[in-house]
Amino acid sequence: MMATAVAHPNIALVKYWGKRDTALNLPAVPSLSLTLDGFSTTTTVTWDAPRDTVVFNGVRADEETTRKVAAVLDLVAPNRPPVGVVSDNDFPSAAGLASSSSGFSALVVAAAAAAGRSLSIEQLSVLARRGSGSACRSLWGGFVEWTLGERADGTDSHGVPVAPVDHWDVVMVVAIVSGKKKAVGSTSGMEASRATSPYYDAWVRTAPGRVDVGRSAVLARDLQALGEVMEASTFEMHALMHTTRPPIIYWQPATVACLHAVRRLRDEGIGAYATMDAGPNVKVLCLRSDAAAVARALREHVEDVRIAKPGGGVSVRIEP
Ligand code: 2P0
Repeated sequence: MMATAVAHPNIALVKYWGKRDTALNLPAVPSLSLTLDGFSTTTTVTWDAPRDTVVFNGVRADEETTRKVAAVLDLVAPNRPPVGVVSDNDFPSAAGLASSSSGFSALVVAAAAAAGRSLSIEQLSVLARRGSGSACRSLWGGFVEWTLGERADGTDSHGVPVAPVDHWDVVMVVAIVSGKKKAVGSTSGMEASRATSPYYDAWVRTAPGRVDVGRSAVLARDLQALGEVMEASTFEMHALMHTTRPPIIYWQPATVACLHAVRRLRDEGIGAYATMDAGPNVKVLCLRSDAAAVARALREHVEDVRIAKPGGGVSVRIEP
């Protein structure tokens, strides 16, 4: 059978950086995210193909990606037949735009449907997490929390919806500083931070409190409270990256220019707050009514600026 799933990336408002179990991909910290409309991954899975193949944006995937995809497919159905995967992103991959979050959530949903397996959304979220941690949050639209979980097998560490896609008229204005592949991947970067940053323990200790503040701010639709905790989480995570040995520096000159532009917007009375992930791009959280002014300010520093509204969860259809 064949099935196609469409998923959106999510951007963390309170960040995940660090694992307590690398084999099961269990996080050391809880996190909170917003799923974004306007960017998407479309993945078609053919169950029972002549052999395992993964085609990513029209090109045969490299060995590492193929191995990761096969490992997740093995979890969907341990005695599976060969499977064909065709996946396309309509935005730059591997540039800190959370392409792995939409990628692995689309993959598990399409694969389960093509295999004829009916799994709960939480089970699908756990499988997506095994592919890439942040993917477990993209099963749902709107605001989503990824809980730490307590079980050793990780079956209770998955996404939990906090507020639906139409909860709040906020947007993320995304300034694309660079669409190039990042020099240090998230998986190895966060492992290096755990092993070498003197700030890692403090990061892990304080993260649950930031998620509590973020969740309350989302539910109360309090932009200032959410923006402040999002910026705190962002800059603490980048401090962790910068104090890793060797330092992990994702920032480019235009990144810093955008960060200053956001501060100036706030000085002018516009509620705009910046976040960044494992890449040089800057994403700015603001009300939809301020999106055009924010985009204008960012366009002074980068050419490509996009406005993304909250997006929905994964959708899937069985192909005839
Ligand atoms: C996040 N990031 O919370 C954080 C913020 C990047 C910075 O989740 O190793 O691709 O596959 O679990 O999920 C990116 O890391 O890492 C990420 P793995 P993932 O969105």
